[in-house]
Amino acid sequence: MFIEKAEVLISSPGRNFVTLRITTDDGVTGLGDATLNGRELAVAAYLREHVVPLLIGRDAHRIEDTWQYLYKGAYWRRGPVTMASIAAVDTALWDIKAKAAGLPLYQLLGGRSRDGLLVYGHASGAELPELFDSINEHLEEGYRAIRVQTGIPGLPSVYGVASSANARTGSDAGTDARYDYEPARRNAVPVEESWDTRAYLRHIPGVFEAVRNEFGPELPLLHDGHHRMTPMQAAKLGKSLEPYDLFWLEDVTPAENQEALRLVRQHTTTPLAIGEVFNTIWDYKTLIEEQLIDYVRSPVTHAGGITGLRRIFDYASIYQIKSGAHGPTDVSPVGLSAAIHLGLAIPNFGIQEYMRHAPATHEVFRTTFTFANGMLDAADAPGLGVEYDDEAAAAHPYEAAYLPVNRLLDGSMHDW
Ligand code: KDG
Ligand code: MG
Repeated sequence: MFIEKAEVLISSPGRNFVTLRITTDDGVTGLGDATLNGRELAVAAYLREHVVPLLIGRDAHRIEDTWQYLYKGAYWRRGPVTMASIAAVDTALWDIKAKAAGLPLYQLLGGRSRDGLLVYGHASGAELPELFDSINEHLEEGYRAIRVQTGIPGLPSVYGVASSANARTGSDAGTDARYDYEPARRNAVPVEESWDTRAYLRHIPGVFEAVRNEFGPELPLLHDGHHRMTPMQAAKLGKSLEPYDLFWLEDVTPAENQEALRLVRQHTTTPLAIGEVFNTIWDYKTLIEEQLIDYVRSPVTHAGGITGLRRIFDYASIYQIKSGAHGPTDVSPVGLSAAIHLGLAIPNFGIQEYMRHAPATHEVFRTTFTFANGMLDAADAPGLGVEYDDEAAAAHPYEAAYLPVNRLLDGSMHDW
């Protein structure tokens, strides 16, 4: 089975996505997600200019060899653009192999280890009443674990909080203000937000106290710090949240300094999750070996595909660290389906983020996975179980969109 064609498909149904479709000489197609939020066209160019020409004529069954060829063969190591490109090729080849075998992908990864994947959804509100409404909506939809993000007094808009101010501009304006929080805004330049860590640290423990009082001790609660704290600030937040028994506290410090987590870890028993911006096992080496985290956050899309992420999960498993794959809207339904198949098979599954895509997204990406009783599950369709509708995609051309940037109140740039 040889690779005959590889197409880079760019569309914007609700938000921008980059998808790789590989076709073999006997007409089997496979899909891979190559979406890198706000830098989509860089990955598309890397694929078109430097990867697609190398794929034509290769044996589609040689997945590991192709992974090594693209990783070691580039000479230049790691990086989100390279690793998202490798991920797209790898995922598409796994899709093809599973279709050729007539099996859902998880069967090729070792078969089911569980009945489905427990997911968490994103509840948010500028104030407590809206937050409680949002948690209740999620519970009614069947979610059994909830991420909690709120507004901070004195800050006009805050990461993770859905509000009309966050509604998308452009063709989808006004359609999804409460649908879910979507950080990328369609605009030629990034929107600017402001940030005050001391105000945040004062406010958040009271929010979790109120949520526990309202919803009781059972409900798994998560929170995302989005890389905004120093190690000592993170330690303080982790300690102050201990009475509220979080499932995890995510991305407390900027991600590139693994050693910083030693300090945080010494001060708090709140479980820690990190890695949504990581792209290789090397980014986790110290974190995993020293058991500085409890959950690994990379998605298939940004960590070298099924092959790359499975290697990270396996390494984490020997240190009792579990998976908690990133699942925002910028991981396409192809990337999410890959995560579902991998999560069904691995021994150390923890939880899957499930932010849900906009209805327009599902018109382009025809999915077969199911969501019921707070669990995602793969269907028995061969491969990943996703088809790409070119006709529907043609109605949604790329529109520039960027994640916000963040400034402290004195105007200095801060981590977003
Ligand atoms: O592309 C960046 C977003 O996916 C990210 O900000 C979302 O932090 C995020 C999360 O935990 O889903
Ligand atoms: Mg996050």
